[in-house]
Amino acid sequence: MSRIFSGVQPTGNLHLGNYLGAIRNFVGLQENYECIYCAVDMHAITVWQDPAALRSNTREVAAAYLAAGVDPKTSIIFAQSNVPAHAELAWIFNCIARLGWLNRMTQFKEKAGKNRENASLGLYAYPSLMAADILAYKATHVPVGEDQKQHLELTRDIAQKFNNDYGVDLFPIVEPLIFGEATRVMSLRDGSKKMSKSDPSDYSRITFTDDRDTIAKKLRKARTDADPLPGSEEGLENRPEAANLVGIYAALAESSKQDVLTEFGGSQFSTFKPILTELAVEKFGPVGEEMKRLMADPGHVDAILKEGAARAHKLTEPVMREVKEVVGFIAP
Ligand code: AQP
Repeated sequence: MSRIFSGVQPTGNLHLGNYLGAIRNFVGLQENYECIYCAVDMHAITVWQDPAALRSNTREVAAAYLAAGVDPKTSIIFAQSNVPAHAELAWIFNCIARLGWLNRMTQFKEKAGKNRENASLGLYAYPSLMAADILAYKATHVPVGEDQKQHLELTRDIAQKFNNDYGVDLFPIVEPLIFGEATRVMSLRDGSKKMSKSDPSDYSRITFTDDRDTIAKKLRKARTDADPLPGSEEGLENRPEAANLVGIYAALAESSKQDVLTEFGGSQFSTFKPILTELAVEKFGPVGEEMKRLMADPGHVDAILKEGAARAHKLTEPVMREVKEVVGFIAP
């Protein structure tokens, strides 16, 4: 059976982009794949995290997986730092990945900003840890939003170089799984930026914890142009904010952008936004409510994370034995 690995950073403000681009897709994959879903807390600390908030946010990611419909009996849900293979394999991959490859990573450039000298070494090496996350399980497929495509390319390069350097066929060449009409949900304040947890404006995103009134207010204030919705997709060109809201509607309704435009072409945003709000409240609201309910019992979430970590650790053991043997480390 093919194996899925994916993760979300517990950095707070989990949002609709994380849901539509990643977490919602985790659920359907359980039918045909062995699935491993992680709260990647070691990735989170590549930028400063308050320790108490990190613990709570890690539980929140697990609760979001459960609320969306991930079944902890079949799939594995765990926290990255609880399985040592991630850090161990990341070090080996740091010695495989080339500086030139990492220098090309756009996420590092965006997150480090102008003050690159002051960014952590961990932020720079982030894609190498991500490759380790996936390959410690020899996962074959990775469901992600479009923003992670470049990092997955690097995972493929690392796997290939490791296999070539050591003359083995140890790591699979992973495939990204990018689904639906909302592979890149954009900020509600600026259609050229992706919706993100770290955007300083809370009005840029709809979060799992937003109630009906907050969702309504954020969508009402969402930036748009003055024209009505077009009747076909070509009409969305150079209208990023309009394209974003139509994409969100299509993803929530599990239809296509064209179907949405066939229904709402010619409508003003003052008509479309309240209808989009109702759909968001109907489809996304209950997931957030369930996440909050689960968060009220952290002991239950911790028990699921503990059991998941034990199962995940077991899966990594034979892989790490094989890797260490190939690299030339003496068995303990
Ligand atoms: N805007 C988005 N649209 C679609 N998918 C998205 N993802 C993130 N933002 C969008 C997908 O969510 C998964 C988890 O992301 P992450 O937490 O590991 O890191 P990220 O991509 O850096 O997410 P954020 O929310 O934008 O965080 P910050 O602000 O910290 O950078 C991934 O599969 C991602 O593709």
